[in-house]
Amino acid sequence: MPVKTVAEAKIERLEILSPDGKVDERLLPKISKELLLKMYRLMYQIRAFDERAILLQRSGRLGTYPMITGQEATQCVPPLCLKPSDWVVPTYRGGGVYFARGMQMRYALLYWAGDDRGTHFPDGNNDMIFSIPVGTHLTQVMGLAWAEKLKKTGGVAVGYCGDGTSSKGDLHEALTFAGQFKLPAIYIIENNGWAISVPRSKQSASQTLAQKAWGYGVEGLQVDGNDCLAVFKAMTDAVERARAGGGTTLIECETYRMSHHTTADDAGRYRDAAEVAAWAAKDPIARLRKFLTAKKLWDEKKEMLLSRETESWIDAEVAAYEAAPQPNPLNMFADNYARAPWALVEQRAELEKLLEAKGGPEVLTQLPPAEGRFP
Ligand SMILES: Cc1ncc(C[n+]2csc(CCOP(=O)(O)OP(=O)(O)O)c2C)c(N)n1
Ligand SMILES: [Mg+2]
Repeated sequence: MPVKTVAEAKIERLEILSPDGKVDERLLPKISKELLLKMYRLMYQIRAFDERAILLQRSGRLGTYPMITGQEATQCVPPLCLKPSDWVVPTYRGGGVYFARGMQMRYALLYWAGDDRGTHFPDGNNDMIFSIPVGTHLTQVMGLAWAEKLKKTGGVAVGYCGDGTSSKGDLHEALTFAGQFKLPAIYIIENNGWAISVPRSKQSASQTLAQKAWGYGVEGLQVDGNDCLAVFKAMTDAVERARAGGGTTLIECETYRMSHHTTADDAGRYRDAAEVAAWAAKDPIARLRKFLTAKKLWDEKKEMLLSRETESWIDAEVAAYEAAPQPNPLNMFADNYARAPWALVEQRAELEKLLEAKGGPEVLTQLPPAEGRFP
């Protein structure tokens, strides 16, 4: 029987900055020295924050925390290619995305202490808090992009998900719409090798995760996610395409989760130390430092200053977090619905009574006022 090829797919991978700090000059994107240094500082600060957050959790001063270490480039570079008015929705591991968007670290700490005041973004930003349920935000990102398109703002919506989450129906639904309506959306798959204890090899029979784009008429490519220059190039191209009406891009960033899934996990029980060591040699921060040092943009003195500055800045953020007044528990009901369903109205009334009964009416007056809409 005669057969003919009716479609063909090709998946490209972008690598610019190698682990030894050398660049492929042909692919080097136009990028200012200032931006390169900003990237380095941010990645350095994100890692230092991560280390401190783990210590705080281990000493009972923070709740369960998902580690970022190893994924600094995929987290801090894309936000630097956006305007504050663009939409960004990271995953629960996306604290680094928020810092690159200008969020103060004290709020991230509040969030991981279970305090909803942690969802505080700089004025003028269009950020949304990540959802702990995996993937549920992906269709919302599609909706945000659709709204921007209908309003003709030129705005872009960016959503992150993990390699494990890319197996969920949410990505299929989001990409189906985004492809069909040519939406200004960018989906970043942070392929960090693991979905808790499930390795990428067991996650999907697909050769790459980038090729999933192809089934939906969406641009797709894979990048070395520990290479900040490759992430920058892929992202700036995707933003330009989206703003020009060229539609959606799916970027698979191949990176590695260097630590446990969260502070509640022990990765030593399911993966080899040799695998972790191999990825340590591809560290995103070390390779940018090598590049900057070779370009005479960085040296040991600058590194020492940055280390000191970062330590005292994190100290101040932790102090601000720990000095935050007790939140009003009634606020957990605020800002979720334009019109609250009856069950929540009843539960809020019940909690109010409980608080009163516990310590008398002064308990309520000692707390800060309940804020936010609760009709
Ligand atoms: C809807 C839903 N199902 C299951 C979970 C439990 N869960 C939390 S993280 C996770 C794995 C996610 O892996 P991946 O998408 O690779 O992201 P990573 O944690 O590696 O960044 C799962 C299954 C959840 N949070 N939400
Ligand atoms: Mg993962």
